[in-house]
Amino acid sequence: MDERTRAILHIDLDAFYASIEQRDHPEYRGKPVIVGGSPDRRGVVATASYEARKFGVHSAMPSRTAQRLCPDAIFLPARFEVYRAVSQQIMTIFRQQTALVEPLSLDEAYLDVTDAVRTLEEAVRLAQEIKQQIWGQTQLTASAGVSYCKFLAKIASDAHKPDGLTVIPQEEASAFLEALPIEKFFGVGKVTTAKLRELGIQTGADLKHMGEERLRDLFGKHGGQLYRYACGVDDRPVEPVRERKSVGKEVTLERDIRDRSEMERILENLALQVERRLAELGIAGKTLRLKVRWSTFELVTRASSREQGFQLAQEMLPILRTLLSELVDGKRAVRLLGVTVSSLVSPNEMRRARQIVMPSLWHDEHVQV
Ligand code: DCP
Ligand code: MG
Repeated sequence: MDERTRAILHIDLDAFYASIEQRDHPEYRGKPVIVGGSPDRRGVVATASYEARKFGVHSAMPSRTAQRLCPDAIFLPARFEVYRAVSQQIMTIFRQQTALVEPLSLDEAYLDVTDAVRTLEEAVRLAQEIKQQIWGQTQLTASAGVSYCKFLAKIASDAHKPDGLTVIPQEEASAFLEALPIEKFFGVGKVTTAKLRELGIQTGADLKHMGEERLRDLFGKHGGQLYRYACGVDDRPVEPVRERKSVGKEVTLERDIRDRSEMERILENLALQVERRLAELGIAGKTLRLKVRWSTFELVTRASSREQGFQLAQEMLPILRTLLSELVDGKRAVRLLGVTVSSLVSPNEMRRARQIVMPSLWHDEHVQV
């Protein structure tokens, strides 16, 4: 391989939570399984088995909608401690191949295997080998993407799910990207997609033709990155250890809003997403921060801390409402809302602070990722 060419893998398990439930409950195999909140309690779908996806069910959809689309679906609550244990198994498999493993969530990671292979074909064989090891040790399938950069490896792993293996060699990248619909570009959210569509931009080729300057004018720094991606340029290294300092979610609204109750509904949704991530990681945090970006782009944050920490959305919401009321005056419009939990602590520390027995969700294990 050329000295400067890297070999990057992106590996992502298929329908992660749902596949684990089907593995552990053979009677659910081949059936539509939905893991997440209950339809009767305004829950949301964490993930759905591929059998359920045929009905249009997907992650983050209200469970009630999912039930309407797929009345025969089997709804199951999440068992995070099991998912975390499987995650540790697959991360161990990855780390046996290379020290350069960058986990993105419980079920996916980038691997830089440049030093382990001589050619891209060997990288493909290595990806195959890793998929087999995952199957052998966990009875779960994964999809793998192989390319020379993170961006393309990630797109490749998504191209033939489930149980896929897709390679995008450097010489094919340009043609591949030109044909790629913009919503498949990593990091292009709904808002950006809508804006691009309005301008008649449909594919990578259109993005490239727009040129860097125009994209920068429209989307700032992000526009520059989008242009480089469209050209197949992504030099980001695989970063093995990232100490996590906070867990947060934010959303740029499709239109600016002034109505406080609408904002509260959005905050509820964000808090639920933060709750899920905290549960996945098995951590909690002592500081809760609300982020607001006004339509003028001015950014303000307000934070509140408490010893017993924040773990559940229902613990965050009253505080978020108070913080929001300190900021919002009904006159200025809001374009972005965010919720972040920081000063992260392990469940052990939390338990001491709360001096109560926590639900079985909490486990005495090291905080990972
Ligand atoms: N997850 C969640 N809520 C979301 C997205 C994901 O709770 N909005 C959880 C459930 C998933 C897991 O994270 O099983 C991994 O997310 P993925 O995006 O990798 O989705 P899946 O692994 O479920 O499916 P895919 O086969 O598309 O990777
Ligand atoms: Mg997955």
